[in-house]
Amino acid sequence: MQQSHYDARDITILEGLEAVRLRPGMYIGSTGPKGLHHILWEIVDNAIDEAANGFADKIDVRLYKDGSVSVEDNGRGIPTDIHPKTKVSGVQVVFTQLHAGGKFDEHNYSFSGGLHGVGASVTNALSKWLKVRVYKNGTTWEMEFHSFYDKAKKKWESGIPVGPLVDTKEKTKKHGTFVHFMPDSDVFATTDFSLQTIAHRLNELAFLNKGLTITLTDERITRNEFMAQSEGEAEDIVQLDLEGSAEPYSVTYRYEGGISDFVSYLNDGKTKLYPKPIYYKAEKDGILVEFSIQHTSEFTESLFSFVNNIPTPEGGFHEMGFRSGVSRMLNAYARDNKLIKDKDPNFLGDDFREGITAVLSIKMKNVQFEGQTKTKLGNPEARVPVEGAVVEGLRTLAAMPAYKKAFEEMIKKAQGAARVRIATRQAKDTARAKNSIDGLMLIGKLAACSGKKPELNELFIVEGDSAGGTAKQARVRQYQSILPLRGKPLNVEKKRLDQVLANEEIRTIISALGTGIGNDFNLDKLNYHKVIILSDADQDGFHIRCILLTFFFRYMRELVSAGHVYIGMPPLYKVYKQNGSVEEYAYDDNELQEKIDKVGRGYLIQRYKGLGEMSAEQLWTTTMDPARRNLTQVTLEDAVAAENMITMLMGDKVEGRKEFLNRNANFNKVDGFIDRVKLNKEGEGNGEED
Ligand code: TSJ
Repeated sequence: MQQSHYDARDITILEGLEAVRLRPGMYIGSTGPKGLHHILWEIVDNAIDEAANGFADKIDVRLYKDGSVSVEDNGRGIPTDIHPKTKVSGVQVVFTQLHAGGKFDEHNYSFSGGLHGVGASVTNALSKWLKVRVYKNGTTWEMEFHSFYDKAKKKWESGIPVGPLVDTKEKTKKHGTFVHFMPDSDVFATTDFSLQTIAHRLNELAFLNKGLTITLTDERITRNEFMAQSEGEAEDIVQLDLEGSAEPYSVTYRYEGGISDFVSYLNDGKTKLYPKPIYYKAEKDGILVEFSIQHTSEFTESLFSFVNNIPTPEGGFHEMGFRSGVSRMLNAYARDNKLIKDKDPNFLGDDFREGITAVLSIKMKNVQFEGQTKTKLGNPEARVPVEGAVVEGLRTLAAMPAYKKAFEEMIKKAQGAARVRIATRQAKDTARAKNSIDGLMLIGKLAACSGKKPELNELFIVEGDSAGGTAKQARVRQYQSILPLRGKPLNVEKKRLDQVLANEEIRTIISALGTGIGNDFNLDKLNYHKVIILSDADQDGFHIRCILLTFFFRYMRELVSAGHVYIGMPPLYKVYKQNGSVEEYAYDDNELQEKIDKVGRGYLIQRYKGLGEMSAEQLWTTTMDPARRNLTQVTLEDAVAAENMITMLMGDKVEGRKEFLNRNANFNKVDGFIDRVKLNKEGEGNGEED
């Protein structure tokens, strides 16, 4: 059925596509899900190029029930005229010539290529069929290709034209290109396109191409089914249930703000240090550089970089240029504005990275991808132009009054980071002095255990010298270590966390644990597999616990996530009889009621206000004895909550602080309850020893 009338040149072309069929991995990486999506990206990339060159502003991607997929743009339409040299139409060249990829004119396509860029012919070669429709000059052109196994020749025929490019004479006002294809199930391990993967990438492409409208329609799934699947994710969609429920799922991406909108999206739900992301675009030495930045109250860096619209999660020279540009310009800015004292050193690059969310997108020729996953930019010539564009951009923006606050906040954030860094350094120096188990005896006030097996050892961090002393008497020396924290309460509201860090006790903790902190943290070196915080159930105890958790969260996160941190729970009450015949401990108010009921008439209640008033015997029985104690394992969420609290307590919103303490510090509740017990039980011979 195919009217083959090829000359010699065509035959070599066909051999090209045959090679693709023979070794698909060479062209698309694999025949797994990644390869499958790759042949779609080849087509999408062509449409994106047309848009990037200013000829299209809309791209539609559609997934069909039969497993096929189509891409349409509203660009100029692939050239349909017969090329005088090759004697075939532009359309045929695009779909049958390897590496052609629609690159008729290098000048038009100066920035295309890269990771994809093997061309639409590869998609054709690996499809069961491919149909193309070109809307151009008021008419509609069509051409179809197919692949099949030729039994006589005992080989695959791939991407063969079913017929020539024909003008259907179907009148249209449209202009653009529509490509519809069916991935060949004889090639791919799976032909199941992932809505999620495609949606994610198209959304990303919409961010990277400001103003471009991309719609994605999945005819395989109705809106209703989609909603049922993503239940709980987006509440606002639920009400659509009744109307349009049987319609295919469809989503439109369009961002007027481009990568600035990308940054806003990444920072959604976070505390921003200034309201709008900053944005700059420049061309330097033939490299197009675009970036957007916004800082948040977080502490990590999230830099998303792209080269020719392709993500580069492994980084490379463009990221290097970006980072050095940011730190060079912000240091200069801080000096010019006397935000660094003349005698003080510059901020480090890391100081400017805390809490930064940034998108960097560059376009350049002859990209070289390297690294484990070929997603690292290997072109050294990209570094200097990117750095130059970043310095120029930040300088330009900093000079504009509208951005004054943003730059002040960036410097403030760096100052905080630098302070923590310096405090951390000091802490590390102390820690470095002695951090083996053998050396622990020498550290500060730590009463170290004699056993040398970290998995059996426990470190009790105890609030107050007096309680610390009791705990030392109570402990089993073999595996329990005691580190008393000074009784003097830490005034968190006035002190910044970094100052708290410089505190002697915290440094002793670091030293005792043996793991190091921050980037140097090494869980394998942990001296105690249980780190137990023992603090009083009052306001000071609450603060100390929060500070310790915040410290662990920020500098020893893995200690928490690996489940090594616990809160020791001393009882709040003892319920007993005068003659000593009964002794029951209660750890909360409900339990107190239970114990009162259990002991019956003639009970007495002792309320423990602090660890310090317990005897060694009592502390052992209730809080330290593994067989009887009540430990709560700290989760990462607990630590996050503590961190948020500390951030709030140290902040300047007094209102929130008061309300928070009232809600959370349970000593208030305890007092209230005791009053009630007194009132209710009076006359029954109970009393409170205090
Ligand atoms: F991948 C593909 F080739 F199949 C494909 C190409 C798929 C889709 C959906 C769109 C396209 C495509 C190609 N959109 N727009 C273009 N443009 C051209 O090929 C084109 C048009 C006009 C001229 C010109 O110089 O007049 C040059 C080119 C490269």
